[in-house]
Amino acid sequence: MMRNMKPTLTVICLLLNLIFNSNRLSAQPVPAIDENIPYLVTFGGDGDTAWGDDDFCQIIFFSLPETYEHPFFIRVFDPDISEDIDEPKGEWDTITRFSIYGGQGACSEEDARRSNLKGNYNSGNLLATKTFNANPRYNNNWYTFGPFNPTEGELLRDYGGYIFKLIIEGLSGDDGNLYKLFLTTERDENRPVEGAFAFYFKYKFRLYNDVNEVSHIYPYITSDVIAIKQSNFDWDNDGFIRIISPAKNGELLKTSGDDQWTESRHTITKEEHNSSLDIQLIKRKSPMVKDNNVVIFLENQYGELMPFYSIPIGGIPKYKYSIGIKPKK
Ligand SMILES: [Ca+2]
Ligand SMILES: [Ca+2]
Ligand SMILES: [Ca+2]
Repeated sequence: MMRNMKPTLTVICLLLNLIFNSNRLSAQPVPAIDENIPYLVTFGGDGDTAWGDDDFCQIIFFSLPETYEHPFFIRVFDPDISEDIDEPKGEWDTITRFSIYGGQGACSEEDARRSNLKGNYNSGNLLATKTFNANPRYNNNWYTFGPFNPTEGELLRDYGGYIFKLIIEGLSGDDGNLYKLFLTTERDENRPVEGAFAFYFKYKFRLYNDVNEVSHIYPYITSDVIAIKQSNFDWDNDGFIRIISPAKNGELLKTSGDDQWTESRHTITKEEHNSSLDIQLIKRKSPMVKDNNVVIFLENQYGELMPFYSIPIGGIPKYKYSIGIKPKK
């Protein structure tokens, strides 16, 4: 059992957020609208890690509320690897496999949450799988997985309901596959499932080629967290990464250079409990770092990975000046 599960509190916060957050429909695309991230990225298995993917695999979880009883679909935008959106290295020779899992262990298996590719990360029941290469049919276009029955997922109330796992693996080739995801009620249309959201423990994505865009990720801080350790890969000495929270007004994270991991530890105060952090990824103004792919994950003081949520639970946090001002003696 995962000791970082905080069932009641997390579920209550999720429900409150879903009730009060008018922006809840932004929970359905991945990357999410509030994240302002253009694409997810997975390189082929023969890729060069210096291009920004440390292990050529990405794992995304989707949560559907128990009250939702209809079929749903998972759509992938630009699953193929060619032309308009993707990142070429020599010829287009990359093969990517998308696989969807449900059932017992799909998410509760620690190897899946840790992206431990030597372990049992592909736990659960395989519900659907498809491999893609360079294919004009799926270039700049959607492919739809499903329909799935919500009860085919793994029921984990701590994560909001029925959980499905999508594993994206770069089987071979060396090009970068850029893509987006959408959980939908319709086969041919992106129509959100009320109350559903996505979460991920290790996130790999492309930053904008626009120095004025700021991307965000939103981990949720439960009340037992006293410190976090962040690790990021291949930031390429782009601008800076900072935390905004009720108690932090832009605390800087240590950032990585080319093809390397860097980590830093940050203490968490009680004002930050039961709310999200806004981790902001801010690009260098000049010269622009082009086509920057990065990887990031967070651990708590027990070394457990912490999820990022496609909805900032409790809303996007703001710094509270009253907390930052030290009392005069
Ligand atoms: Ca290639
Ligand atoms: Ca693609
Ligand atoms: Ca990079």
